[in-house]
Amino acid sequence: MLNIVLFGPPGAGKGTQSENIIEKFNLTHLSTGDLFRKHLGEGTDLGKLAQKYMDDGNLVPDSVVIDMVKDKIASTSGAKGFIFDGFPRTVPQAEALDTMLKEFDSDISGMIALDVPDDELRTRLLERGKTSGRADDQNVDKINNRIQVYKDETIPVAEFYEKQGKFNKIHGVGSIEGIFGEISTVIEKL
Ligand code: B4P
Repeated sequence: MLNIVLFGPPGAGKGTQSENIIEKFNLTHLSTGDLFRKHLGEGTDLGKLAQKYMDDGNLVPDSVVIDMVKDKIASTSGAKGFIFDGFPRTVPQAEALDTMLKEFDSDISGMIALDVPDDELRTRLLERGKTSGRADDQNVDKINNRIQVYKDETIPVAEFYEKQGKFNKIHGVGSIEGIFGEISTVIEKL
């Protein structure tokens, strides 16, 4: 299996680039943000629980995220591989993912980290907030909190994969096609 972790701060282009990657490499997309928004839209208990964290730009508790990802992997049959988008966001999530994949005799092939300066993130998210309807994109304080949470809780995940020799950094500013070209070059070498 080809399993890729697409990593980066909020607004780095993870969702955007995932769409290109799944099409070119025929992988299954697993975005924890999308899964939570689906639950939210359907008004499930999980969605209601996640909403208060997401609206404020905080992380949903690990146990909730990990159980949801386990369910998604277990209910996906015949996948050639996964693109993990927005997951793992904490070291316990990364450890849990390694354990889950071991059950399928598999592992993470590589991590791709999109590097984008904070000012550009704020500009992109506020722009998306004009049309996305997402509460977490519409307020600069919430966006700043998301960026801070990324620095405090999520950056250690990059070190986790660096220690495994799986870390690949890509400059995430420029045309979407140009950045995708660089991502493709990395994936083709995995
Ligand atoms: P996510 O849905 O993962 O939200 P995100 O980080 O904002 O999205 P993404 O980074 O994919 O957006 P993209 O760059 O593609 O998470 C939302 C919330 O869910 C979290 O805050 C948290 O509460 C919760 N959550 C999710 N996963 C969790 C987990 N594992 N653990 C705990 N909680 C979790 O797009 C941004 C914008 O930039 C778009 O408008 C796009 O068009 C634009 N853009 C992209 N590339 C560009 C480029 N090259 N140039 C210019 N603009 C570009």
